[in-house]
Amino acid sequence: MKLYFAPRTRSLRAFWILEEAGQPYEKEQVDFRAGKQSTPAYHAINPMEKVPALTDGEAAVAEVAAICAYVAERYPEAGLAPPPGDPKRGRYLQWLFFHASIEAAFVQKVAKFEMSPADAGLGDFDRVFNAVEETLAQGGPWILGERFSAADVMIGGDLYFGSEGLKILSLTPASAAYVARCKDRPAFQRARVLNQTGA
Ligand SMILES: N[C@@H](CCC(=O)N[C@@H](CS)C(=O)NCC(=O)O)C(=O)O
Repeated sequence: MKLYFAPRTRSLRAFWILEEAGQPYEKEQVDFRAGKQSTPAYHAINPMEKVPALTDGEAAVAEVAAICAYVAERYPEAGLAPPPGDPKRGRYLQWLFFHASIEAAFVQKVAKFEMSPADAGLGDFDRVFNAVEETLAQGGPWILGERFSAADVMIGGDLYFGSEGLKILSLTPASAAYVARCKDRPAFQRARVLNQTGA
């Protein structure tokens, strides 16, 4: 596998899931700030021309949530995804896909965009984070309960980004403890260094 990344970006979670998987991978820095990813070669990997993106032989996948799902399924021995048929599978998929609602909630907050919560299909800021916090307040320690999964890379990464990156999210005691558990993971710590420098 090869990860296309740029330092100090949403590449963090791609590094994190790859470090959790514990398998070797290559990395290639994309200098999007200089517009360098707008090459036909990179466009073929990610038509959005954003980072991160991952290639695996002839396969290519972009969007962090999809990268997390892909890596978890590629290396089932790492135990990062409840397999089909497992009762936790439904909630696992729900929390992975919930990243879209969280991103929309961040945009809503930053842009001070008001919309009827009932009409906004992706939810509104308070309702989105109440749903996450209500689940974490059940004791966790992870979003699915006892078992850490790729969904924690997404939800933990979103709470970390919202509270420490964008600084628009106040964490409840339960979600602050959850983010602290995520940050304690050696794979997260390696990913944070990689996302800073690429080295
Ligand atoms: N929805 C994308 C978002 C990726 C994204 O916005 N990446 C930013 C860096 S954090 C980027 O590549 N920006 C450069 C650009 O948009 O040209 C994902 O989940 O991977």
